[in-house]
Amino acid sequence: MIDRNAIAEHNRSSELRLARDFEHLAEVMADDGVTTAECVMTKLTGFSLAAPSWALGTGGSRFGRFPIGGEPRTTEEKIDDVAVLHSLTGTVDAVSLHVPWDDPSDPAGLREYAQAQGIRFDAMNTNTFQDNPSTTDQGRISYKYGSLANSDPTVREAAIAHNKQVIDLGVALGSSALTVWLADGTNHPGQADHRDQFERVADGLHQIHEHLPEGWAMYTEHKPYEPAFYSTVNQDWGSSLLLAQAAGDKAYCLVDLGHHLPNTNIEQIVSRLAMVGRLGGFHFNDSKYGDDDLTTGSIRPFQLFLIFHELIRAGDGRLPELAYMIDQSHNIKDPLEDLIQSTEAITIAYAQAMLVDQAELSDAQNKNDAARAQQILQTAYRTDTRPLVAETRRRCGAAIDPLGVYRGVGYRERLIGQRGTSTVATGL
Ligand SMILES: [Mn+2]
Repeated sequence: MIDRNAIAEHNRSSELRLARDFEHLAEVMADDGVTTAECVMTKLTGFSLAAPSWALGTGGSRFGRFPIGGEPRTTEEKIDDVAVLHSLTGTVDAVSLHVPWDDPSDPAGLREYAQAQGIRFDAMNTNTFQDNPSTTDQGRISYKYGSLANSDPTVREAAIAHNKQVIDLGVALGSSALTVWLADGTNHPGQADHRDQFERVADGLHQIHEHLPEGWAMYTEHKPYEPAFYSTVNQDWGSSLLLAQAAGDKAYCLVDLGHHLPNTNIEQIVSRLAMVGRLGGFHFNDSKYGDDDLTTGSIRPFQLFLIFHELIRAGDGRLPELAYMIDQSHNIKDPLEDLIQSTEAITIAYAQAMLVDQAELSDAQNKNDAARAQQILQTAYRTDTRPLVAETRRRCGAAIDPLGVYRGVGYRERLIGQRGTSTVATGL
């Protein structure tokens, strides 16, 4: 753990500079009259991000993995790491579990453990893309040819049963959502009938949906390719929407920023899904080529800003209450450092989007004034909102410079001392 005194101690060295930068920005904002620094900070304080339990360890590719050491060995240790992120950023207060990589034998105990650290359980994730003893009826079936889309009803039933079990576990943990990411698809033309596969998945999702308790949501997550390389059943937002509609009222579409083909206009997808009331949430990451799972905002920060801008427009000036989560692969960086940097990028983009003069923009749009519309967006995007984000953190007892504190207290070295150098955090 990183205690509050250590954070306060580090904050002292940067407080003066922050006060100067913050004061200047607050004055500029007051002059502009779009919103106030206090208003932006109130909304930033209310913003909550989740970290997935699988992102607390080193990622990797099919070519290899280079563990950093000190990776969490248990779900409790994953919660410890999220609590550290939360104490540094004031934003990451939830963890998203993945079953069976996380398979708590004592859910009530785990719930208490998380609660004691101020961490809640975000959406539960199922796994029907690997063969694990607990999800394959002790190896009697295999997901090699798909799960809900499989032509074999026994496999489909096992996949549905696994999803229902994960919902029950989520209820015990105090979660209220299930994310279903399906690897189902085909690797070869003609391998399976596209329509048959889709209809089986729609039916399976509907059966799982029937098991959702009151107040729960189900998220469908699309992805154009990988692990299936010729076709994916839920390949794009249109298919995801059709599947959510087939599943039922509690089903919404999840947008993973990396799950789009290059140059896709993701912000427009966000607008469409919000328009029809089926936008469920986000898996934040960034990409250059495909599902790269790079640090959020590291490649396309403007896209991230535009996404938040669309969200604020969809929420009529307020960010809709959706499931906001980071989903990245930390291949060469310390996972916690990468999550700190992503959290920073996400909150900066959110703050920038709050600076857009929505009334002026609508007016420019109605008058077909493209130059003024661009000027309005660029003015917000080019504002350095880092002082707003840092001051928000300082006021809630988090770090002005989260990465600096993390390194300053030697947290990773401490973890390696406690957990060793060869621990593995995920089932991949
Ligand atoms: Mn994802």
